[in-house]
Amino acid sequence: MHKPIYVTQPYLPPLSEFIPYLEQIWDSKIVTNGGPFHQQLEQALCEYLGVKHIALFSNGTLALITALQALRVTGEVITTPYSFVATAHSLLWHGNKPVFVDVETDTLNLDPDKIESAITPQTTAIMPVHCYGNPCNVEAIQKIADNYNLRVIYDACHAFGVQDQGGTLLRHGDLSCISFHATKVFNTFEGGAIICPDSKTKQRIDHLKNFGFVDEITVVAPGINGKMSEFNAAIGMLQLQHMDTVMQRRANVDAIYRERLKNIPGIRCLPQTASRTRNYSYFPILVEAEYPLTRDELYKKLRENGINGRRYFFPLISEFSMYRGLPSSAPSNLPNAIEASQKILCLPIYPTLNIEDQSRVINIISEVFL
Ligand code: T4K
Repeated sequence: MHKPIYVTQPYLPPLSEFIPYLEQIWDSKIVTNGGPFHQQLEQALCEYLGVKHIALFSNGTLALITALQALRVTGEVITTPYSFVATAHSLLWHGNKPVFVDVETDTLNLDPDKIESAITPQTTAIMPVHCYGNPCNVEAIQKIADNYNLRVIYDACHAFGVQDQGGTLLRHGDLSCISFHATKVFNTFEGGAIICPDSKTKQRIDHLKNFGFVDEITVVAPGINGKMSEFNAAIGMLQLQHMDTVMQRRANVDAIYRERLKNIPGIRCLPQTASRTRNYSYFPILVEAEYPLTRDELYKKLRENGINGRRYFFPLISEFSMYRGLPSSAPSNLPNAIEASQKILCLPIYPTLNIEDQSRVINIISEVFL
């Protein structure tokens, strides 16, 4: 009997390497509220990612909600239905109305050509997602935002380490939010961050993630507790030392899938993007009509063999009960997103996935033709 294979597994450095970090925390007794590891990780991430200012958070969802608060976003926000539910949930938590716009068929990201017709006098912002770490059409989105005076907050939760021709993908928009959850390329178990364009914005965000406190007796806004603990920041510092290995191993897994799946009729890999650096965070395939099984039949067959692929993102966010009634959730508005959500299957990809296990996944997909 084989061990189950999951869609992902967090990368964990050797435990012995983490002990000295824990000893430091035990010695200082500073376990949270912007302690030494928190400060070190902010600085180290600025260097690693090539950004000027970053504010750490306890998770990506609180980063998204706080980004909306920091920019005082009101009314309607244009976003994609093809994402993890936290994208739209952050809008509801902040009192905004999500307006869903369809995605492009090649990237499965928000289609800029369809944004303009969704803008109303109540629209104040756009929240696109760099889905699977594949860059959105950032230039086209910014042009629309500039024309209509809209804010852009990127849900960049999948986009750690991705670079386009001009540098980090995280520099685009007014703010970018990222997740360091266990399932992400760079993980601090739970964690997230907002990439800020200047020190003033970072300062405001730092206040907002600490209940709005500016000093011991001054509270400037109804902020939340979004702080990252020292434990999470310390594991982040250690993880950074391993990122080259993590990215290299992910790249190898991605290359093997692309090579060995390319001639299987009805299995389509999402095209590789023109990014200068990719992060190989997910390996989505689309199960087309030529394939002998439906997506769900293949999903089930893999599961029966202990392989737990995931249908990221099915159902669409617009299909959940709290969003279904919105006019923009009408299926006629979202044909590309609906088609993708019915065909998508994310295959296991993580740094420690060995070639034997990966071959099992590929063989199960290909053996239907034998
Ligand atoms: N925006 C986008 C676009 C996002 O994708 C996400 C999160 C967010 C915003 C919000 O960021 P955070 O607030 O989460 O920082 C997972 C993650 O929980 C979620 O972070 C992620 N997106 C989403 C795409 O995937 P589930 O419900 O699929 O996770 P789960 O627990 O089923 O984990 C998947 C597999 O990973 C498991 O089958 C086994 C493996 N696993 C998981 C965990 C948690 C482990 O091996 N160890 C672990 O500790 O949502």
